[in-house]
Amino acid sequence: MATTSDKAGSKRLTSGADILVQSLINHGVDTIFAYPGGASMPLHQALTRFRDQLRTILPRHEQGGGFAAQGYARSTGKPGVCMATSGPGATNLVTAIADAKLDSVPLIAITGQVNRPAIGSDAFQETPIVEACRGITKHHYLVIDVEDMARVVKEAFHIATSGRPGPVLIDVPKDVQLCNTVPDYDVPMDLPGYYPPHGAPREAQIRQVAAAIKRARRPIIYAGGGVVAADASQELREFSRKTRIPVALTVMGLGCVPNQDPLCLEMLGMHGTVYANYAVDEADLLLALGVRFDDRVTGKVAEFCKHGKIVHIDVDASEINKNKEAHFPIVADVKTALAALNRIAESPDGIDAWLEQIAKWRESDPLGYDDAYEGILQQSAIHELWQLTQDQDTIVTVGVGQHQMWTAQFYKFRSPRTFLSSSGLGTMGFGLPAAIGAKAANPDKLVIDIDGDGSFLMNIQELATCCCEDLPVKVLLLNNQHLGMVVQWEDRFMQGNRAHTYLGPIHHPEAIGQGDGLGPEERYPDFVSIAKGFGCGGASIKKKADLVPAMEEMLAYPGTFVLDVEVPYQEHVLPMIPSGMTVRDLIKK
Ligand SMILES: Cc1ncc(C[n+]2csc(CCOP(=O)(O)OP(=O)(O)O)c2C)c(N)n1
Ligand SMILES: [Mg+2]
Repeated sequence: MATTSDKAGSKRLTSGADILVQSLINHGVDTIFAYPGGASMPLHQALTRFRDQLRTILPRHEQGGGFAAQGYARSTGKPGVCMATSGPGATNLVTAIADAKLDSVPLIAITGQVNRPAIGSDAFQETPIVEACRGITKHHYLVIDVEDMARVVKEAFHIATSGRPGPVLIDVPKDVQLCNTVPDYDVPMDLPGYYPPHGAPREAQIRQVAAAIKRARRPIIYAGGGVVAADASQELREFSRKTRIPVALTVMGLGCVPNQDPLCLEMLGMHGTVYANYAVDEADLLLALGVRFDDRVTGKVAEFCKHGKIVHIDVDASEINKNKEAHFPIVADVKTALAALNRIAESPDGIDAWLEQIAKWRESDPLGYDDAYEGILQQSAIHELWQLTQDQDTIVTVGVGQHQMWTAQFYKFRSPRTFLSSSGLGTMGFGLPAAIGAKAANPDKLVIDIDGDGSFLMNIQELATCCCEDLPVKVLLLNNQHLGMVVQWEDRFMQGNRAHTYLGPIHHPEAIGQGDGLGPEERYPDFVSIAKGFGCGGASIKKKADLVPAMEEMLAYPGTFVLDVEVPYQEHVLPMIPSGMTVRDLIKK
């Protein structure tokens, strides 16, 4: 961070807008995703004055900007920053803010607000955005005095990034942006009551856990996004190696242990592997690390790991005993806790029998798909893409739906922060803008959005951002012409009655569930023409033999490329534990 003396303008009368932008720079921000409007124009004017230090990327929709900031944050661990004007600009950020809250992503969302005297008068483009976002932010500010600006930004970064990360909203009336003061960037923070835990848990707690591990016969690690957020992947790998305890990962935790590590059971939960779910079900000790016992993981929570003792380590005290009572509740930074455990924990004496049992489950129920299918199956497309890109530094983003779950299953992630998924909120439209943010933060990495046709359409306008801002990403579009995940639930639980899950014209037989299962004759929309209209490359394929050459073409293409892959809509993501049920209700076929 800059020192006082080199903070430009620190001794001069400076506008609120300039103080805010200078503060961003002081906090190491190099990129902001910002869409202007009347109430944020002074902020944008200030951004132009700092353009050599701070890149402003113009998304084509504020939600795209919010998700791009998340892509930046999720791929780097640094806070992502987005900005919008008041009213509709601000409300367009709401989904991205809620999304960041549920996945604990450090996000700074800045909004313009109407002039102070107009607040509360239903002025043009006025929305009480702080009120609207009260329950979906970690913290929120309405800056009513320019004297507060530098302190507010300092606190916002501290709150967004410390303890359990999350989104912080800063709402700035236009007249505050225009007021002048002499800023003090070293102003002390004023956050009474905010003391996120840091450092190691008590020695006695760690000794208790180590003793429980030593005694356990069937221990399992259940690790999630908290491990990634705490930058504790190395500690987790060491812990698992040392104790020989297998690891089941949440969607948010994928990559923190390589999927192909012999001790990795991959994803658990609703669409997790059979072996991960069986192992958790039979575990006598569950080491829950940086997780929140989400219902997509637990199913019927009372039955989840019913016979096991539970160690729950989390930096957020409010997670402990929230959904599932912990026998060993530990509020701590998971990195320091694991480092402490690694010093003393030993492998349980009888672990071999347990590992053999898990190996049997793995052998009898591996993840798989029908290799003989004559067209292209979603799973095989993802598998082939993984084969082609596994040796490169690759970041994968996804939308929400079947393609998301298949990516979690079949793209074998090796490192944290390489699989970016809207997991807690499950927001369609996340994939493309998140890829843009990841590319802006990691220009040398290959960034691929594996998307569904429904999800891609929700932020398709961001192809313009890819093209105009020179942020080349690849889109593997698994196009089943349907809202596939909802179709799957219709098929499984609603006798296949199609209720507005077909994405083509309503006169097609598919709209009422009378298609042939493969897809309509005429496909809609024409994604290749759309891609080309935005200045991107594109191709459409349906034959198996074309898959690998088309992917190679996409990867070799110098700019953004949309590869539209025709896939069937009656393929189901399996295994599946239906919502609210247990491992005994697991569907394998
Ligand atoms: C914004 C939003 N609206 C609705 C949903 C509900 N939903 C979950 S998955 C899904 C279908 C997604 O379709 P698509 O993106 O084509 O992916 P597919 O399942 O076909 O792979 C829907 C509608 C959602 N998750 N997000
Ligand atoms: Mg689809």
